[in-house]
Amino acid sequence: MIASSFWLPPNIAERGSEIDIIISYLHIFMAVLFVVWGVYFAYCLVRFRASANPTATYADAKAKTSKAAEVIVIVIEAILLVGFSIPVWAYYRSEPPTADKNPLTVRVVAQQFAWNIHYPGPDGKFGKTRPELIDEALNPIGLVDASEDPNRADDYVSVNIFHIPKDRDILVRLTSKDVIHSFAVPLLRVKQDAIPGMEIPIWFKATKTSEETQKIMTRAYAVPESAAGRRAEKFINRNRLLITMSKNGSVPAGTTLTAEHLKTLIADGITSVDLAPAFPVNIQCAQLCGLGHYRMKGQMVIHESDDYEAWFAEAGVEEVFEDDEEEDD
Ligand SMILES: [Cu+2]
Repeated sequence: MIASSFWLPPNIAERGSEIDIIISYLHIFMAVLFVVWGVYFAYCLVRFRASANPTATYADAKAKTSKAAEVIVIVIEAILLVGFSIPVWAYYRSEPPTADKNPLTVRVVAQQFAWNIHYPGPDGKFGKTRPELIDEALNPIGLVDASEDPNRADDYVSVNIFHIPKDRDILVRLTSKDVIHSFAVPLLRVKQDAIPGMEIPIWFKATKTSEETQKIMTRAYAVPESAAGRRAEKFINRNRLLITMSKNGSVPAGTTLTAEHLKTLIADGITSVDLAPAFPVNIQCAQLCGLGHYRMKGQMVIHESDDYEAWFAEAGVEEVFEDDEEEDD
């Protein structure tokens, strides 16, 4: 579809292309309406100007052509709604993955200005939480002690980094600790408001790992001719969230380029580098939720199935929040 290759971010969700199709059909239809109605409007301004038509007449408004135009618009809108929007809406809102699909269930608790990701651990059961136990640095979702609830023992909470396996249904139970936020992952074509006091389920399935996504998003960039000056500054500033995808001369793969690196690249005679986002799959807050809204960003790390299990086995035994403290504010 034009949309996914032309003006939308890459789609890595199993059912994402259906959303893209709706978006492109809607835009095409609206563009046609805009042009046709615009031209007709201009025609009417001239044709029915007051000086040439001192008395109002309703003959044209009641003519067959205008009625036909109205009917065509209604029919196209009905097709868009019934044929495209409702089936996709049904998948996204009323067909959660059933137990036989073995979905991975995770709680996501939004807060000003971070995403808390609560994994139930191998037992699949979430430990209890109590608001009075919330400690912004050590226990942001207020989990009870394992002695009070044994389900809590294997739970794991991470802040702003959401690890999932590829090709498995993910069921998110979304809520918020304070104000209304919106959990948005554009590459997964997912967006849902997080509302305090409510737990809203959403689900999706990623068809690509973060690494595969990074490869899709890789582009070649021309290296500026000088490491100083405005062009170099612009290059560094614009690409500060990107990393090199391969070794270029003596600059290793996975580097975010600085002026120092540019000097090295130029000295090594390199004129073009392949860059991709360091974290290709972002979680954004799509609801203006306060002064720090702009920095309410999380990252999704999509693993191969085995790698996910390995990650969890390691992460789950760590002391909760050992390395997440400074990210939480
Ligand atoms: Cu927010």
